[in-house]
Amino acid sequence: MNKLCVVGLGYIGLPTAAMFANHGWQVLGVDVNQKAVDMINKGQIHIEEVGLGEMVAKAVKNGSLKASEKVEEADSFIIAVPTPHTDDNTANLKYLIQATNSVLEKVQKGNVVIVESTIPPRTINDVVAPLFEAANWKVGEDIYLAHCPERVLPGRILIELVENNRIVGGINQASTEKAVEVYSTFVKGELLRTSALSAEMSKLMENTYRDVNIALANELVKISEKLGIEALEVIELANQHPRVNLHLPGPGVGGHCLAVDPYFIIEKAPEESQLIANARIINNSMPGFVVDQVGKRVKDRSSKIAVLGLTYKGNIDDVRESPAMEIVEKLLEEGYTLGVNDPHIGQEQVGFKISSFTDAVEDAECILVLTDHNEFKKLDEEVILAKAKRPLVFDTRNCVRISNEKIEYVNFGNLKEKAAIDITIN
Ligand code: SAJ
Repeated sequence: MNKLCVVGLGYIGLPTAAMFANHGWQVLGVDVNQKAVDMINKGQIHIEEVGLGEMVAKAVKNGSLKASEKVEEADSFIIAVPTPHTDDNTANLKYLIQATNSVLEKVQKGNVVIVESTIPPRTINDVVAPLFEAANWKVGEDIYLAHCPERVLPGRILIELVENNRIVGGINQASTEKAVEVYSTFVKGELLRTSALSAEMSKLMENTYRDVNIALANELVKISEKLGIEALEVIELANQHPRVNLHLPGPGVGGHCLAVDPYFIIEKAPEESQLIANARIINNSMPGFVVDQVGKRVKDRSSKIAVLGLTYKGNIDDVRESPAMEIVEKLLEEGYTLGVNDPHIGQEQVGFKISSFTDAVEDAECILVLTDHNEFKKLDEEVILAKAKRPLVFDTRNCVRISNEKIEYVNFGNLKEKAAIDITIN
């Protein structure tokens, strides 16, 4: 039976380890988090993912999956540790280097080492390979090295691991073929053979493409606000063109991928990454823009604002890099009182009070929707009319459908027109 060692048992590493264990491999999962290791060895999981609990429990029970704090000898190694970005927006490769060094202690001739972590371009060639070469391994001959970035969507990880096409980029052709052999055990999508360099850059460009495209939509909103144009209608019309796909504007771009990956490119070629860097600036400016728009409508800074949604996108429980969190901070700085409601978030996650919808809306001068959770698509309009001081809904996600005419509704499509009306009301 083939032995696999997966270093890093997070959102990607654990599902990957469990998937291999259920497809004929003897898998050792390694993590520095002792609590996670203990839980996994009891057949339990420390993260949330649909179907993962059952899969891990099954593999642990039949002995194909074990967890440990120490790397052991294996045929193949997968590194899936975090590569967080630092305060100066460069990639922190500390965990990747630690993981590589731990693999280095156990690697044997003929083994394949695969890095799944998202990394800046040239990291495999300039950082990972030299660590092995310094230990006298001929990389690509004695041992094989590849980068195979993941592209799975939380909530669908176990499906997408199998179904998605997957980029497999070796440091040389022999390495690519070795890594293809590994993934072909369960991947039904196409295995796209390429170099490590192209694999690194294509992963980053997928998310950068979305970030730049969203920045374009956000810039359109700002232009439209100035010129009195219906930005959302413009996007709908432009997207009728068979080769145009403008993304949607919003309160900013969050999450650990789109809001982070472009910096990995900028870091390596800052002079050349003008468009990518500007897209980051535009998307980072959106929380401030939202707060300015609130300020135009709610002039008395001692008023209460009801904030609906904290997560970085709808129907998830993740606030990493969430623009909503920044907007909450900025509103508080302005002096507003807040009532915050998010059915997917508990107080312990964010460190401040999460209210019920009714309590959040009570006495509010503006109901500010920041996340497109399903729960917000149809708001309780009776509660708004009965409890809010002013029935104004400002929907930065264009997700709420209002039926009662007494409720004022503003979204990114009609900012100018509504601001003008509101000035006369005030
Ligand atoms: N957003 C907009 N407008 C849009 C689309 C998204 O403002 O038109 C915002 C979202 O609200 C959110 C942010 O962008 O704040 C990122 O959302 P996302 O759904 O594009 O991306 P992530 O970070 O949740 O996950 C992405 C996934 N990519 C796609 O959905 C195309 C996932 O497949 C990748 O595996 C993941 O990045 C990753 O690991 O790179």
